[in-house]
Amino acid sequence: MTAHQSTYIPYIPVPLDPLPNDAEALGSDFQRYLSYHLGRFQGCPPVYLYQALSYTLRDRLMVDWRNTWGDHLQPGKRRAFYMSLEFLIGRSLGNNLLNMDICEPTKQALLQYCTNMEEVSSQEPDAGLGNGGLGRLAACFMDSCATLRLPVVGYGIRYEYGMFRQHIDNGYQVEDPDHWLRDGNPWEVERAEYTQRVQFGGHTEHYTDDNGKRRVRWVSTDDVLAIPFDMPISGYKNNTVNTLRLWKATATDEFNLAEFNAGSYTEAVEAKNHAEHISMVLYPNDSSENGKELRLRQQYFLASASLKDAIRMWERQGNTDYSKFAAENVFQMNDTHPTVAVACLMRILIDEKGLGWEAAWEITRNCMAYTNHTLLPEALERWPVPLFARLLPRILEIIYEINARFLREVSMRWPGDTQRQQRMSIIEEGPVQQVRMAWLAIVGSFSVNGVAALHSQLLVDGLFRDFYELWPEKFNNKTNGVTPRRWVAHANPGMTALISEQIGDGWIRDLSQLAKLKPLAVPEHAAFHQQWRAVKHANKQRLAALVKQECGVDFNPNALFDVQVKRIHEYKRQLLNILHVIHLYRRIKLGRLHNWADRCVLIGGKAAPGYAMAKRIIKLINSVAEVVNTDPEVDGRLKVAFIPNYRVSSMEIIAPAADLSEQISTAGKEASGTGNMKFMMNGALTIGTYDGANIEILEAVGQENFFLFGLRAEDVSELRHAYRPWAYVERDDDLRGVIEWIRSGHFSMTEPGIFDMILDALLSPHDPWMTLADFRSYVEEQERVSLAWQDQEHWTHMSILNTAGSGFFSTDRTMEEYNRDIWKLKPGGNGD
Ligand code: B1N
Repeated sequence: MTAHQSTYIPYIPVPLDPLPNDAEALGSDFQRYLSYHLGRFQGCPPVYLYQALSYTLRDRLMVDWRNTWGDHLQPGKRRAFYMSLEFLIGRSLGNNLLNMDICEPTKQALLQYCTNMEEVSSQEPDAGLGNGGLGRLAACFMDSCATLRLPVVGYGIRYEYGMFRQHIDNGYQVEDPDHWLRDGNPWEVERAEYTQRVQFGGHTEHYTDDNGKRRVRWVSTDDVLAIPFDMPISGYKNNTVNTLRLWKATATDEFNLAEFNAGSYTEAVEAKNHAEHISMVLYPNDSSENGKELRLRQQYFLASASLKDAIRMWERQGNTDYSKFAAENVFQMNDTHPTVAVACLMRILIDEKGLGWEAAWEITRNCMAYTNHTLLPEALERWPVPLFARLLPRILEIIYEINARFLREVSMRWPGDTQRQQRMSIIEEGPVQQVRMAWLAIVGSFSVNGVAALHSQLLVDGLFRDFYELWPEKFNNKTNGVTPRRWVAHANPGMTALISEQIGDGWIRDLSQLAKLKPLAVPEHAAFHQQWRAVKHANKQRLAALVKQECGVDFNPNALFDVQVKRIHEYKRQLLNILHVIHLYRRIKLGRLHNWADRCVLIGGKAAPGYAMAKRIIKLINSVAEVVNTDPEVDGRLKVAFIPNYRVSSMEIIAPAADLSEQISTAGKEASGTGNMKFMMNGALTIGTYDGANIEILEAVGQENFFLFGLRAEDVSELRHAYRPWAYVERDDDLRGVIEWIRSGHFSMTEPGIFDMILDALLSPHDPWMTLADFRSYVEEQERVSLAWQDQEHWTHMSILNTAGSGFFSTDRTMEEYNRDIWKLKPGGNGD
């Protein structure tokens, strides 16, 4: 009998007392875990110190965790579920310490055991269960929901292998597997008793039940078990602990047993492997889909297990009347990745709960909401119908029915407009029919939102226009944010102390209070400005040490730290950055040092393993760095480094140390961006295009405190068919010089021609990213940056204003808006 097969044995709930949080109690628990639980007695690898400390802290979350669940599960209470294929959590130890307000006693406790916090917390592997912005956003949302006491549960996949680790070999990206669970995960709690069964394959049978009703069963399926592992999500100093529930896939026991009894032991094990593959690895594609069958299996696995779990909880509260289901449950789907949930919920309601189509559809449409994160065509998910038919035959039948009924609605609204019907059909016609997941999401939900004002506008003007005309009320904007706990209070303790000294610490819960810093930005507050610079300087020293260790490059903390860290993608235009670096290098070589500012340029990010161009861009950055950093003529004026394995925990060191944040995507292509917000909060100035949330950052801080350049989204679409990159090269000596240096092999002496593919892309009239069109305006704006940097007092003024203006970009604000407009939850009331 395993946990997931057993019935619950009622037990008398034991009153749980909160555990003491003083240094002595923490120290003795830490010691007890190290010796009695982990079996380490003297000298041991430091990872066990991290584990012992994490168990010690997790114990101290348990009472609040239980009480928060108790609060969520009150009868009649409305809950939201955030469904996402990605949660890019990073490390938990430092963040929980901050939220639990026990940093100081914990530090003291550790000192008794001859070790320091830094050494212990650096042992924690990042939980890299996401690619980039979309996954990190989900993690910031979880943090804010807990802090706002919103009853929100996160549902995701417990990937055995997270985002690959990157190392650089001869300038090239090499991927290594990220076995983050190898030493166990002390934060998670396995709850095998809530295991769910997920169906795949098989076929459907239509039959008439005893009451004469037409019914469908999905039979002869290959089932997979989904086992939940819960991660605690602590709120900031509020005794609230929400849950992130991550599913692990395993084989069903009977499946194994059948094969085993037939004498095929190895086949039985293979079946187990086949099942467990589902949660084995995160797909490392950001902003593109690769259409692999296993990915669809992951999506359905998440959707099905999560819906069944939410239904289980709701029924356990004694509910049977499904007409009330949508009033008490709402599912937010993070991009199209989990949107098969629309059809999945329909199946459960109809086939398992016996509801009629209309009733089931009414419920589904009232409890599903969808967030779109990108307009890039390569990221729009489409699944081939034959694949769907084989993997999820019953789900496909339901999608066809949804589509048939929907198209009837369309033809009633626009009689005879067959073109529109074709455009809006959930099933795309062609040599192979495809299921358009975004269309399914829109048709099946009551809310559709974009992630920044421009992005949401472009959605309704373009991609979703037909749907907007049909249901304008569904569409809304929710500008992204980031959590100020991790990204300021935890990552930048120096600035946190300085700000709190001036305006109190209320800003950590209510980031709009940062506006109180505005009056302090004027030059009269010289002492404060001095301290502001001192904090930044110390953060720059910390980053310089990391860069030295990781790249062997010396960064001078007195130089301008110019930073671009994010996934490597052509639309994000790391190429524009590196063209500028080469331009600066040429200026040194040509002795054009007028208005020079010393710069340290830091670039970091991972390329999807199958994205050849992105990988070559990494090689170019490293090659340029090599030449610039070893040229004695440069003499410290310019340094370039590519930081390997950029991840959440490296951003915690990078963001507080940046002076200049590079947000230079082709206008209209970056849905929002969130790195831009982390940098702004930490007092960096932005050089950026009029794109995504940059626009809102600019509005919040004012034109004069933002370095704006480049084409606007409408210019980009207008130029599309008349783009002549050569024309820019011909009329711009600097650009021509830069291109010629790359072409001549200046940065590829030993591997001639390796950058031709990059030059060809830049010079192609079909270059969708129009990098060369923005070169001149970028260079000019960078000159303004250099000039501004010469006046340190004024730079400090602008830096303070950036932090002061960043209040809007807290995910607390974002979550309040989701709650006000979409979820409509009542904040919980667990303790204080
Ligand atoms: O989502 C972030 C935004 O801030 C970024 O601008 C946006 O690029 C990012 C397929 C994606 N959009 N689409 C993805 C990720 C994984 C995948 O398999 C697409 N990521 C974004 C948060 O809103």
